[in-house]
Amino acid sequence: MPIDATLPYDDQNVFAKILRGEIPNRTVYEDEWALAFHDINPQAPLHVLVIPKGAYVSWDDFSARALDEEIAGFVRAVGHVARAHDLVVPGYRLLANVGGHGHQEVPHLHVHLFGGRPLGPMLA
Ligand code: IU
Repeated sequence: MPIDATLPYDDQNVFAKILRGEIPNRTVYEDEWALAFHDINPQAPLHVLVIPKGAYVSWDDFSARALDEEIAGFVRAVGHVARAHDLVVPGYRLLANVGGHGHQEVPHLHVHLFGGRPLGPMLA
């Protein structure tokens, strides 16, 4: 079920548990600001989720409350994952679902990174 992205951060959400090490994940990258791991239900040959380490529900929550250094660190982590998987030349797709209409299911900001095949036109 999609979430209400205006609700306060729920520290029992699955990505919070992953960040605390309470649930295993297949990490592809981690630094001070971000964690990147394989999606459990991949929609492309490479489907990685990149999440900030801070407690943010959505992209707009993050952009409103995060420090500039957190935002920079998160964006750099996304770029690092793309480069580390040699996706820059073939290309890739980034997607962030927000709230009900965006069909966001996990209430911790995440960017989906898809790659490894031609992804076709964006479907709204
Ligand atoms: P969404 O943007 O919130 O709709 O996507 C949530 C994603 O989190 C979705 O692709 C799930 O397969 C993925 N996911 C996961 O990787 N590990 C989990 O334990 C759970 C969801 I729950």
